[in-house]
Amino acid sequence: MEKLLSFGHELSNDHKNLGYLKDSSDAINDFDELRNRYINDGYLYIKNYLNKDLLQECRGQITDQLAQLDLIDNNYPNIYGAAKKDAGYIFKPEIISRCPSVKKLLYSGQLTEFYKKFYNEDIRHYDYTWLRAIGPGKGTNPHCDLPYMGRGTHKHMTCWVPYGDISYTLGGLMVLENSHKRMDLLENYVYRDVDSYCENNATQAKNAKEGKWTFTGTLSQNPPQIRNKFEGRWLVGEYQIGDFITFGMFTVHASLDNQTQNIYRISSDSRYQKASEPIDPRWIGENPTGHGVDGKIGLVC
Ligand SMILES: O=C(O)CCC(=O)C(=O)O
Ligand SMILES: [Fe+2]
Repeated sequence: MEKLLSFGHELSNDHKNLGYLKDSSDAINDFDELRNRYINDGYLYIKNYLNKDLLQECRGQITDQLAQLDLIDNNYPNIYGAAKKDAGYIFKPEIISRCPSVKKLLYSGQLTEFYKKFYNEDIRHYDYTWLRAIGPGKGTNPHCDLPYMGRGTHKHMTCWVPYGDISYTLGGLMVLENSHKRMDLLENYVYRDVDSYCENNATQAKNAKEGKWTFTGTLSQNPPQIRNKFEGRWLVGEYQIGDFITFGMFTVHASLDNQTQNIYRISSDSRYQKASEPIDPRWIGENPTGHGVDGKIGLVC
């Protein structure tokens, strides 16, 4: 295996430090088993589940939109996903409104069926979809999702979908083994809301009014160091088109760096929950507030 990098740090490939994500596609028709695995592992990695033709259509629409924004190297066909020089980490949720196939893939059919069966009742999804095209360089640093979306239920799940094959070199999502069981290490981090600020702190209040964050939600900038603290292994995988991985709000995750010369790693993350449970208002509606000014909450602290 080539050298794995995450947030600029090399991951040791010692078997105590690094492992593989467990494929649960063998249990796709046994939701009791999937629920047990989810409780134990904090994630479910389902290979070869989603419709590949639809995914290719999605990739076409996403890369066309990236090209419209002048983010694609036009020496290559758009679908190739060639990044322009120094493209960096591109986060473009707004293009989803012009990618009907992505909405179809994420919010109807196979995926919604999956969550309906998993939760065993009616489900709801966030109206906001996170879309990332990560150029060569650093991926995402270790974090849990709850600090970004904890104002409703805490039992919702993230679904991470790659739009193309993702090798170790291109850099996919990784999970910190058993991190969801380490409330001793998470409790002072995970319940902090990235959009809250101290009203009586002038700098924080000013930042909030400008839509800036006081707390970024990052758990660590150093994946090997946080692994040493939590003691589980970083679990990695090479993704093929058709795979997805889903995990809960307390599971620490990050991604591998993109070590290619010029190819984007393209993926989305979307969220699902029981329809009967409260939903975080920042992420619903026609034009969700998200982390913008209207989502900020001032606290006396
Ligand atoms: O795609 C990534 O690098 C990060 C994804 C992520 O943090 C998530 O799906 O919650
Ligand atoms: Fe995340």
